[in-house]
Amino acid sequence: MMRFGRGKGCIRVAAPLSVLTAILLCVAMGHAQQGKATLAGNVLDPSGHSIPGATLTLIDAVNVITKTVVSSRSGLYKVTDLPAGTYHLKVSFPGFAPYSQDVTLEDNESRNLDVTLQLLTRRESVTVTAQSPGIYAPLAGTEREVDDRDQARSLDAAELLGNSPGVSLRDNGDLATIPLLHGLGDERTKVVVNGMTVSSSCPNHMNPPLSYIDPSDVAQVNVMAGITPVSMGGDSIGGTISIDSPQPVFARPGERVHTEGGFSTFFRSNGQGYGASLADSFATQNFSFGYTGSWTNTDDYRDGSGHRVTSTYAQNTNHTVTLAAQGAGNFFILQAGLQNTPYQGFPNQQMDMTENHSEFLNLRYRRNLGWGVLDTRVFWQNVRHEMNIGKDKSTFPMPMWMPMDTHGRDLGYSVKLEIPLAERHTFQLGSEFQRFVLDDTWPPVPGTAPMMGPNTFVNINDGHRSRLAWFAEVASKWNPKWTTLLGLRNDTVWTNTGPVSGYSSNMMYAMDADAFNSLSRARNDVDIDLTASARYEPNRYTTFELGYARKTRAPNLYERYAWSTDWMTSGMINWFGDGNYYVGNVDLKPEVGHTVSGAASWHDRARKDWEIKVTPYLTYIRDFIDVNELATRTYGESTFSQLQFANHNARIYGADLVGDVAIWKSARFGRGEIDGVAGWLHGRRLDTGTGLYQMMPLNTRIGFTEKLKRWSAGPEIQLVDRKSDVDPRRFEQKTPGFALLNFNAGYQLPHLRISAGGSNLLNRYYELPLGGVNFDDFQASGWSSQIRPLAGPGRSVYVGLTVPF
Ligand SMILES: [Cu+2]
Repeated sequence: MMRFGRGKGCIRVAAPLSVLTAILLCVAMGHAQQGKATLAGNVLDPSGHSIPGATLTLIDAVNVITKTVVSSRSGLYKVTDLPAGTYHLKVSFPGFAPYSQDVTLEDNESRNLDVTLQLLTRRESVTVTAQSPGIYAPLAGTEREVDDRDQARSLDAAELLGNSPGVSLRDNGDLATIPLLHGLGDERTKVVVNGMTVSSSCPNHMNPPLSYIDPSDVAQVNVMAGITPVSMGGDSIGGTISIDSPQPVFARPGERVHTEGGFSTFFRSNGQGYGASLADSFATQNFSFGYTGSWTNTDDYRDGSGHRVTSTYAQNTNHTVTLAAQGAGNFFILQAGLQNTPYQGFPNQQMDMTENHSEFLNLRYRRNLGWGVLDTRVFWQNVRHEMNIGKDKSTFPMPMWMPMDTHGRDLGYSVKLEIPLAERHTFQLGSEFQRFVLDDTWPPVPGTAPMMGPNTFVNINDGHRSRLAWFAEVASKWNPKWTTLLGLRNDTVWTNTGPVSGYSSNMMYAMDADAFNSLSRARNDVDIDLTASARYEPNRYTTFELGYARKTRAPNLYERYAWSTDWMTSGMINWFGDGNYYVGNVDLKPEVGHTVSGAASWHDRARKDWEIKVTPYLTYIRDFIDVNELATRTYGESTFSQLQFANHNARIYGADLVGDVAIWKSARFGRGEIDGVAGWLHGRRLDTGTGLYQMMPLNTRIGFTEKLKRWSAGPEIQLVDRKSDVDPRRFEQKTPGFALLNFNAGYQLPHLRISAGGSNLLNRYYELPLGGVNFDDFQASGWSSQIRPLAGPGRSVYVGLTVPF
C-alpha cells in the first residue's frame, strides 16, 4: 500500500494500480477537495432592515488572506473563492457597534450567514473611525482612542497628541497649542476636526483649528505623518491630523427611547486649572439628539523654580448640539456649535486674546448607492477675534494698549465616493471646496496719532483664499502579502485682497500702503499632489512599508498680504512666538514637499503583546516658505529681526520609534506593560546650511502601566535633549536638555471613573524647546533684559471624575 498526496481525504491506493493513475486520481481528488467555499448573507440592523454599504472583512490567520467586500443596496454580501479554513469575520458600518465572529468553512461549502449589527452606545462609539482611511491605513500613522485620563490631564485637544509618534507640540496660549508633524507645523499640517478644516483667523494664530474642540469631546485621534493618502491630504506638506467626537448613539432593539450621558470635572493644581463638561443624548432607533458642553478656566502656572509664568491664563466655553438620523443605508448628522473665549494669555506674543467668539455648522450625509458609498459634507464657521494687551501685560511699567479685530469666515464642502472594484481594489473619487474670507482691522487709539491714529489700520481688507480640489485614489490588495496605494490630487488656490491703509497718512504707512494698493494682488496656484505607497507583509510578524509623496501648500493670506514694513505694525504679524517682526510677500510661491518614507514593524501575531515600529523619513521642500532678513533692532540686551517671507529650499530628515511590550500577564497581577515613543529630526535650509526654526531635539517618553481589573496606573519618564541646532535668522534660543517624571492612574467603578496623577513630579525647572521666548518678562524689564526661552510648568497634580448616566 502506498499513500499519496496531502490532506485527510486522500486515498489509499492498491498496489496493482499504476503509480501514474494513482497520482492523477489523487490530483483530481485533491483539486475537488480544495474546491472553494462561499460565504454569503444579509447585513441587518436590529429591527431586521438591511444595511447597505457595510464593510465586511474576512481574515484567515493561517494563510494570511484578507478579503474585503461591501454589502449591496439590499444589504446582501457574498465572498467567493475561499479556501476551506477558519476565518475571522469583521463587519462595520457607521453608527453601529463593530461586529466580529469566527467562521469555519468546509470544502465546497456554500454557507449562508446573516449578520445583525447592534447600535452603538456612547462608550463603544469611540472605536468607529468617522474618517475612514479605506482599506489602506498608513503603517506610519497612528490611530488612538482617547480615554478619561487623557481628557483629565489635557487642557486643550492638541495635548491629546503628545504621545503620538512624529508629533511635537508648539506652545502657544494654554488652549491653543499647535501640533507639528515631522517638524512641519501649524498650517503645514492639515488639521481636520470632525471633517472640517478651518483657518486661523489671527495674525498670531491664536485660534488654530484644534482650539475649537474641547478634549472632553474628543473620542479619537488619527495622525498620518509623512506619506498621507491624497484623500486625507491637500494644501499641506507635513501630514494630516484628524480628530473626531464620539459618534451619535441610537436606541437598541426593543428600546423605545434611549438616553445616555455623562458629567466630568477636573482640577489641575499648577495654575489652578479646573473645568467641567456634560454630554447627554436622547435617541430612538432612527433619530438621535445630543448635546455636549464644556467650560475650562486656568490661571497662570508656575515654573519649576516657583516663578509665575505670566499670560498663561485662559478661559473658554463650548456648546455643541448634534442631530443624527439613520436607516436603510443612509446616515445623516448635523452639528451646530459655538465657542466663546473671553480671555487667553500668550506669554510668547506681544498681544493677548481678549475675545474669540465662533459659531459653526457641520452637516454630513453618507449614503450607500449599492455600487459604492457616497460621503458628503458641508460646513461653515464664523470667527470674531479680538486682541489687545491682556491683564498680565497691562500691569507692566510701559502701559499701552492696541485693539486688533479679526473676522474670519470659512465655508466648504467635501464629496467622496468610495467604490469597491472587484474584491481587490477600492477606488475613491473626491472633490473639496473651501473659501476663507478674512478682515483684519486695528481701531485707532485716541491721542496716539499719527502712530496709532486717527484712522483704523487696515491690515487685511476682504482677503479671500478659495481652494477647489479633486482627487482620485486606488488602494489595492494584490495578494495576502502586498497592498498598494496610489493617489493623485489637484488643489487650485486663489487668493486676493482689497486696498489697505495705515493708522494715518503719515509717511511711515503711506508709502507701503500706496505701493501695496498699486500692486496686482490676485494670485492663483495650481498644486499637484501625488502619493504612491506599498506595503509588504511577508509573515504574521513583520510589516514593511515604503512610499513617496509630493505634497503642496499654497501661502496663507498673512504670508502674502501683510503689507506694512513699519517696525511696530510688522511686530503684530507673528505666529512663531519668537518676538520678531514679519512682512508679507505677494510673490510667494507654494511650498512643495517631496517625502520618501519607510516604516518597518515587528510584532506578535495578534499585535497585542509586543510591537516595535520604526519610521525613517526624508523630505526635500522646494520653495519652503522661510524668511529674508530686512533689518535688525536691538532693545537693551536683546536683538530682533524684521523678516520678510521668502521661498528657500530646505530639507528635513529624521526617524520615529514607537514600541510596546507586555512584561507580564496573569489573573492575579493583571497586565504589566511598557510603552515608549521617541523622535529625532534634523532640518536645514539648503542655501545657507543653517537650522530651521523649531526643530524638536531628540526626545523620548517611556511609560509603564499596570492594568488590573478596574485599576490602571504607572509612571512615565520624558527625556528631551538640549536644543543646540537653532535658526540664527530668528535669534532662536537654545534650550538645555531635561528629564521629567510623570504619573498617571485610573480607577473605574460602574457609576464613577476616577483619573489622577501628576506631571513634572520632581518640580524641575526646564525651558520649552518649542515654546518660543518669554515676551512678558522681556516687556516687564522695560524692553531691556536678555530675552529668555519660555519655561514649562513645574509640578502639577490633577484629578478628574466622570459620572456616566
Ligand atoms: Cu490674535
